[in-house]
Amino acid sequence: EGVQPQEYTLIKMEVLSPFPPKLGVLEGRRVFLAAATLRPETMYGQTNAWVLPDGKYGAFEINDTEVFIVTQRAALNLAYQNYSRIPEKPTCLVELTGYDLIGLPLRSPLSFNEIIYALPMLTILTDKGTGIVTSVPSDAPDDYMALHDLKSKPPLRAKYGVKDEWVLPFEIIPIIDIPEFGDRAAEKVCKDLKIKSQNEKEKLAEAKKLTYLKGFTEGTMVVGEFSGRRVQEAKPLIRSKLLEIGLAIMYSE
Ligand code: A2H
Repeated sequence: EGVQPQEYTLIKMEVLSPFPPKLGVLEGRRVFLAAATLRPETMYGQTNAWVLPDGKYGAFEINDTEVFIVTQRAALNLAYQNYSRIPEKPTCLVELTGYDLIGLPLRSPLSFNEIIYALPMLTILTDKGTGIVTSVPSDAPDDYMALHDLKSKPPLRAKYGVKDEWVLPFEIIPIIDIPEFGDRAAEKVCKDLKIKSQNEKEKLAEAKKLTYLKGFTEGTMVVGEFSGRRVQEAKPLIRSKLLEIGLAIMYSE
């Protein structure tokens, strides 16, 4: 962990009912996968959520009606940040692994795709954010490569029980234009750097550096309420909007 606290926006991705048997005890409540992002302005382009198959998660009671699925560590941090009914003590309603979450249908704020699915990503860190990541393959190299892996490798889908219809219909959605990189920056940079899979960590770190700074400083929104505005301007406006409508909360660690 860095010296500076990192400020994330937690995006509330609602699990659509009916719930599978493993989540049966949660029926009747509003259940969310809570994804930590630094890029709330990219939420238009979501194609799926990411979970770590072997990761340990829990369904934690946040208030009378809402439940967040996150790592135990994130639940504790949230409790200390006063997002649990009993401050400093998150209540776990059911323990889960990433395998239990794969295939859950979700409704996520701002997403042009009305329903997206939770899918496996093998490089998720459990000591960062919530262990849940929202996937925007137009602008995040990690997301682009992980989705590319699932789309291009049927045995990988089979290994994790991923159905074709959770992956194949979902195309990259252009949301931000960056001079030099165009409106599918992650794809362009991954191709330029000849990245072959989600496991090429060093190359992906390079790809992230290239797209992240440029996207923020020179990117322009090409969709949504702030289409035509700079990413720098749109980001705080979109974040405020999500917080206001109750579909995101701030989270720091
Ligand atoms: B970002 P930092 Cl469009 N493990 O959100 C791995 N990655 C994680 C994570 C975890 N436990 N928790 C969050 N992340 C991802 C959007 C996005 C992100 C875009 C472009 C770049 C980008 C959509 N995915 O991040 O290490 C989340 O992905 C580039 C760094 O705290 C989160 O923001 O700096 C970002 O990494 C946080 O990474």
